[in-house]
Order: sequence, then structure tokens, then C-alpha cells
Amino acid sequence: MGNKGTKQPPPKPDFDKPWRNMTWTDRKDTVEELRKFKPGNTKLETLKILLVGSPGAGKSSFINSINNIFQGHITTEAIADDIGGLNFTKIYKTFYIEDRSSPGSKSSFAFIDTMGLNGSGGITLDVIKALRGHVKEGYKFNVATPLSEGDPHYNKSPRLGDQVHCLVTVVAADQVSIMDSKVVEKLRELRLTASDIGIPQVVLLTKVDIACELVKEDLKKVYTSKYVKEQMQKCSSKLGMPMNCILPVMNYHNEIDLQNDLDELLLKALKQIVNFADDYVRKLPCKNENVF
Ligand SMILES: Nc1nc2c(ncn2[C@@H]2O[C@H](COP(=O)(O)OP(=O)(O)O)[C@@H](O)[C@H]2O)c(=O)[nH]1
Ligand SMILES: [Mg+2]
Repeated sequence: MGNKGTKQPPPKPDFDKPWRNMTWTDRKDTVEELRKFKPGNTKLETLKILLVGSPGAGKSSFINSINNIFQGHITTEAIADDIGGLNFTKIYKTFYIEDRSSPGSKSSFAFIDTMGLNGSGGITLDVIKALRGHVKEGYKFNVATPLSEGDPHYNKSPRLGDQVHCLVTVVAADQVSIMDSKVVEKLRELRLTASDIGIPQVVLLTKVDIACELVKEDLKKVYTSKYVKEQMQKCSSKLGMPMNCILPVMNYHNEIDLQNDLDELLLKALKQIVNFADDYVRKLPCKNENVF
């Protein structure tokens, strides 16, 4: 036992090099690109991005964060609810991002926030209908009774623009290991339905700042933190998603100014989402016929 008594140093919490390529300087170009972006399917004005996840996962905060970036400052009037942890998003509503550089115009991508999924009861059936475009604006999610075909908010013949073009599952990085197995099951069910339809999916791993001290100090360490990578891998196997569809972000939550690093990571995720959604709609027929 030659090294008896010599203490091994604790393993390093970070890799020497980032394991995923990430430029931290494209911010302005990406904003410009996304401002000008138009879907590659002529029958469609807006790509619809639907967010699902547990209450408090950071769904509304992500929408607000993107809005902050496009408005150029922290917006006082949140476009999505910001009531921490409470399950308040009950109305089915599409949030468009206003384009400040040309007043009155909107972005070609929009978000749909949903009520958080929890272990009991739920809105899974309603979200499945929403994926296919059967849910009309203004519908109030009802945990007890899912939307029925006779309801005025039921869209019997959805068109391309009514359906969802990317499903985003939101998971907080500090909750991956302790996620309720029933929620995981529901998220998987939604993912499988989206896959059947052909809708692309990503996972947003929020709150990387809470999950990892290194990242809290310097967000640029997001791809050198071993802990964050581990949470992404866990998420990948729990939800059955490939690693390249798992996007870590930190949402704006108590900052009073915009921060470049936060923007870079948020925009990187948004760009990926928009690209996936656009790849999907490009493959669909350019006729505005009913889709389901
Ligand atoms: N530190 C930190 N807090 C976050 C982040 N994202 C959301 N939050 C906070 O987590 C709480 C729940 O977020 P919210 O967006 O309302 O979750 P939702 O229920 O999924 O819409 C709020 O207090 C947010 O300010 C993040 O990335 N980092
Ligand atoms: Mg919310």
C-alpha cells in the first residue's frame, strides 16, 4: 500500500473545458435574426411554442425573460404570470412578443403557457388537444373536466396555425432528482403524443443558478459544471430525450438590469426551439388545410 495515508483531493466540480460549444457574444445578432425571422411555411405567420412542466418550474419566467430581452429592459408588466410557485396560469392564451423596433408588429414566434402539471388530476388531456390545435384562445383549463367537443372553445377543424409547433418541457435543475414520478409519467405521455404527431420537443432546464454554486457565480460555467451536466443526463434518461434537446437556462427573476450572459443562454435556447419548430413546419404542406 504505497499511498497509504495520502489523501485523495476531492474531485473537481468542473471540467477543464466546456463540453458543449457556446459562444457568449452573439446576443445582438441573434436578437436581430429572431426579429426578422419568418416561418418557412407560407401558410403560417407564427410558430407556436407550448410550455409544460410542474408548477414553479419557471415556465412563465422563461416567457417573461424572452420578453425582457426583446423589449431591451426588464419589463415591469409581466406578460405571463409571475406568481412564484403558484399554479395560476389557467387561461389558454398565446403570448406574442412585441417588436419595439417596429411598433405594432409582433414576433413570428409565440408562447403558450399552461397550468402546471402535478401528480394528482390534471390537464394532460387538454394539453394533448392543444398540441393538435383543438383548443381555442380564452379557454380556461379545468382540472376536473377536460375540454369536450361540444364546448365553444373546442376547435373542430384546426389549421396549421392553430396547432403547436414545438413542445417545451420545463424542469427546474434543482428538482430533477426529486420530480414526482407521476409528473414524469405525464410529461412522457405528452412527449410521446407530440412524437406521434411529429411535433419537435425540447427540455428547458431552468434555475441552473440555484442548482450549482459555480454557475451562480459565473453563468459562463454552465457547460463546465459537472453537476449541471449530471442533471441534464438525469433529465435525459427520465424523460427519454436526447442530450442535444436539453437546454440549460437561467431566467430573469430578481435582476433589475439585463445581463449579457443570461441573454446569451436564453437566446441560444430560443433559437434552438425556433429552428426545431421551423424544420417541422417546413415539412408540412403549404396548403392551409385542416390538419387533424
Ligand atoms: N433563481 C432562479 N429563479 C427562477 C428561475 N426561473 C424561475 N425562477 C423563480 O421560480 C419561481 C417560479 O417561477 P414561475 O416562472 O412562476 O414558474 P411556473 O409556475 O412554471 O410558471 C419564481 O419565483 C421565479 O422568480 C431561474 O432560472 N433562477
Ligand atoms: Mg406560471
